[in-house]
Amino acid sequence: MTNVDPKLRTVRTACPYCGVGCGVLATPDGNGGAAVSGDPVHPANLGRLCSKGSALGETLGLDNRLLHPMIRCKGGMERVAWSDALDHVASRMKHIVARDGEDAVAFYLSGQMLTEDYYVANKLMKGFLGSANVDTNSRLCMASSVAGHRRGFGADTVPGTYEDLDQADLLVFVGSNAAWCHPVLYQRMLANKQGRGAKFVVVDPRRTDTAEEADLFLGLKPGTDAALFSGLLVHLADAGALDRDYIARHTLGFDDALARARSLAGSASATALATGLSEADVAAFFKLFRDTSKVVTLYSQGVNQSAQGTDKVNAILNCHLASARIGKPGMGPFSLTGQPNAMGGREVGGLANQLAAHMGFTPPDTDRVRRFWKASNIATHEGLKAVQMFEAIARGRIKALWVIGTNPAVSLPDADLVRAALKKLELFVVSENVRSNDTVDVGAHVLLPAQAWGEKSGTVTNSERRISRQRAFLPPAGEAMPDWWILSEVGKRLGFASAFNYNSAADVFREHAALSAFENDGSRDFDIGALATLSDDEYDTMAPVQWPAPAGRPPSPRFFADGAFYTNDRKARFVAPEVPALRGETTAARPLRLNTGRIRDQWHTMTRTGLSPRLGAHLPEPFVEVNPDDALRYGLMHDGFAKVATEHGQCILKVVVSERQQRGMLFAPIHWNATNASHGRVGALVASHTDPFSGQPEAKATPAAISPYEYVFRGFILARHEVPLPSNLWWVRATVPGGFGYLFADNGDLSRWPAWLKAHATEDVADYMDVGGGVYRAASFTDDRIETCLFVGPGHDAGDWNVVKTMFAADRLDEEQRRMLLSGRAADGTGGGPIVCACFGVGRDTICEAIAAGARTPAAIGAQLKAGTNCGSCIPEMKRLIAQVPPQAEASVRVAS
Ligand SMILES: Nc1nc2c(c(=O)[nH]1)N[C@H]1C(S)=C(S)[C@@H](COP(=O)(O)OP(=O)(O)OC[C@H]3O[C@@H](n4cnc5c(=O)[nH]c(N)nc54)[C@H](O)[C@@H]3O)O[C@H]1N2
Ligand SMILES: Nc1nc2c(c(=O)[nH]1)N[C@H]1C(S)=C(S)[C@@H](COP(=O)(O)OP(=O)(O)OC[C@H]3O[C@@H](n4cnc5c(=O)[nH]c(N)nc54)[C@H](O)[C@@H]3O)O[C@H]1N2
Ligand code: SF4
Ligand SMILES: [Mo]
Repeated sequence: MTNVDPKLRTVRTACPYCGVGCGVLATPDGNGGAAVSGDPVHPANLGRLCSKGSALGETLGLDNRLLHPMIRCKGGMERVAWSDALDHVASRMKHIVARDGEDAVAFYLSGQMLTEDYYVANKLMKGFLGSANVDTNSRLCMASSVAGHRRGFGADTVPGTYEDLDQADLLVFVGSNAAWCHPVLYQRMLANKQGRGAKFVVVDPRRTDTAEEADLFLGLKPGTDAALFSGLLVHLADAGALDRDYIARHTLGFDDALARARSLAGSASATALATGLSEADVAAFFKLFRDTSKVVTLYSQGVNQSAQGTDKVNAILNCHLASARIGKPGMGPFSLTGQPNAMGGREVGGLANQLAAHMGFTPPDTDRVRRFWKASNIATHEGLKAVQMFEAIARGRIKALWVIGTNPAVSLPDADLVRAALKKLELFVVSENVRSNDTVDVGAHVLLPAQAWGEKSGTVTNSERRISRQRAFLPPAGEAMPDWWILSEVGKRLGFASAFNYNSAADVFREHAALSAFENDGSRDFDIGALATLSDDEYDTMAPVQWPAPAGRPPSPRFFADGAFYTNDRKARFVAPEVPALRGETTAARPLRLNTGRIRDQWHTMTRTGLSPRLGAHLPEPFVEVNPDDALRYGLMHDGFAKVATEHGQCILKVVVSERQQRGMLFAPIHWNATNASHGRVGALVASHTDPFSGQPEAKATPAAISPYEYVFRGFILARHEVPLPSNLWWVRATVPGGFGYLFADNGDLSRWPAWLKAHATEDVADYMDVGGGVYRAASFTDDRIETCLFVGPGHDAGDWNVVKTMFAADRLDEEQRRMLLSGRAADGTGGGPIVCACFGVGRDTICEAIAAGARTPAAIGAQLKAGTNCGSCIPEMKRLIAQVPPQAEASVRVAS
């Protein structure tokens, strides 16, 4: 497999979003953009991409890119030469270390860095600066899985492969909304269901789109997963469904774990009581698991992001170990990783409690890594984990922080506290792709422009341990440099020239591979020694490869079918979980629990997906999902607004009333932040309670209150450029075809809008004001093209922005359209409605019309409108619409979501 097809100039690379790790073909257009499609030969996706992957081409512009190194001076940020920026960082760090010791500096990294970048950062801090204060956003993401694996297996090993998902007969999703978060893999599992009849069980307090296809949905009480899997262990034991031989030969601790499980959930009825599920559902699950040998249990943030996340992981591992459903085709526990290089970060030791190459801080490991690195000052004990690290910054213990590839002012729990902490830093360095995000805007002292996806080159490892190349297909933006280069240059300036003398990402990779094999001989799971001698050309053309890949030994694709765990005695450990309990009490003032997570078409803090008009169309506003009973109880209206408050902060969010939400729980997405919304930064609400083993915060169960919030006016603005808004608005910004769209709500005076428009419009203005009705609508034109468009009105009459967006996207409007524009109706009377299928931009109204006219299956709708025929992740939503639209209904039918 080669990286470049000279005829097409197409480059094989990998998607920069989720841990599925899909292969991508990118063909640059010569103007800074590229056409993107799925790589048909990449084993993770075989040509498929989800909505986010297919929209990658729309995220490539230079608009918000950081193009030059900058240093803060009195007058603000000032452009400086690279050498000055690097000298500055190195000399300030040296000074702080000399004065306050090495633990006064810290790096906060990201699973979105390439392995090579991550390796150099980790080596610099742990090998040469002498501190282990390197932690990463993986602490918020995978840390409980890592800790659970290490407790159970003696190493952070994911035993299975994606092929197991094709071959399993039962797939149990625990705290995973894979339909939205790992869409290509989910489609692959769906193909198994449809083709081979595999069954799905979904364990989640919310009825997500993943649950739509479930044969059994277990809407348990939050935090009770360890009780469910303890109940399962007891059931397997009592039903004689254990593999006694495997337990005896390859494990320790079974009796204690079973005794604990009995005390937590000794029967189906006790399990039902502990989890809030019905006894029948619990029994059905136990029977399915017991009677199916090929079971894969997939888990993600509903398990990891929990104050008892590590126990949840081990409760799952216990069941797989006890029944020997591990390491064989079609079976095993399977941690779904979030970020594209969550696994690569774990491999290099990006977490503060790991050293490197899956080695820890034991004296032999430390000595081995020291010798390999020829490290002058190796760290000998664990560093601070993310939440503790930011506490130490707040206390003034850590004085210098370098943030690379993550946006902690949004994504850490208690995010307002994080902001306040960042302001205290004496040296605050950020390596970024973007000029502005919440973290940069807190007041970074030094900004270092890093190459972004499409420019950078290196490797990432996906959920099934498969290493793929990300390759450059665009020239770097401005003066942007690779993160590994930036870190190496600082390393050299700190006096460690020979250790950081890399010429290329390939150089770094070879060293990383060599360390994995150094004095290994099968004693450590992570071994890619076979790749340690790749030539530059071989590295460039490297096909996706799964680890382990030891030199001179045939690799086996799975782990642990015959034991051989990575503990001292090579036996796995059963772990007895604690009694499940959420941290933080609900009270009369905060009677609910706030669950947070993801939506289908946005990625984290939206620095990239936010640039795509297609992706912004599905769910454009920050919202909170509420059960209908709670909505009634707290006086909330669907499509109205609510204030959500916790001990830590508050947000104002659009209300979505939905049966899919459990009573007593709220759900809000994590994506909005201060750069694109006025009141939607949900991270500020989340408590920072952490798991005692993994240090991972419980992002899914903060005690919260909700109350209605009223706005007199609502409206939207469409503009060719970002525009300053009047004060005291609720607003959210989205990218729309042709410019920017703002949805807003206002308690100000209607009369402020004509003046606002005038200040931001061309001469050629058409407007319409109905003071009594509280309506103002206006548009300004350049030639026949809309320049700015503003609709304000009462909630029921704010206008449909989907209709106006279509006209805004057009290069010219004819007389008829111009006349119709301020009516908010399209010339043909239809608008399309909110986007359901992001891949083809098909709206809800269009789909409902097709359904009403007789297209009663997703396939029939797809044949007519193409909706759902690419990534398929809108199919659950289409099925809900089919169920709601009566046959032969009025064509103009509107359906509540
Ligand atoms: N579209 C999209 N995809 C993404 C991302 C993105 O930002 N957008 N981010 C990527 C990253 S980094 C990650 S980590 C993954 C995350 O992928 P997921 O873990 O699938 O996503 P989340 O929405 O965070 O949470 C999953 C589910 O956990 C449930 N949950 C909450 N509490 C509990 C509980 O106590 N028990 C159980 N069983 N479930 C519970 C929530 O209701 C939620 O539906 O997604 C990756 N993929
Ligand atoms: N409440 C709550 N909070 C959560 C979660 C939750 O479910 N609930 N989920 C947590 C999880 S699982 C995760 S993974 C985090 C994600 O949270 P973050 O990591 O904070 O989110 P991103 O928006 O992905 O931030 C990545 C940043 O790095 C920049 N970037 C991208 N690529 C590169 C690169 O190659 N080099 C450099 N230097 N910069 C780059 C981007 O521009 C962006 O600003 O959020 C966590 N926070
Ligand atoms: S499933 Fe989507 S986001 Fe994840 S790697 Fe594949 S294309 Fe990218
Ligand atoms: Mo994540």
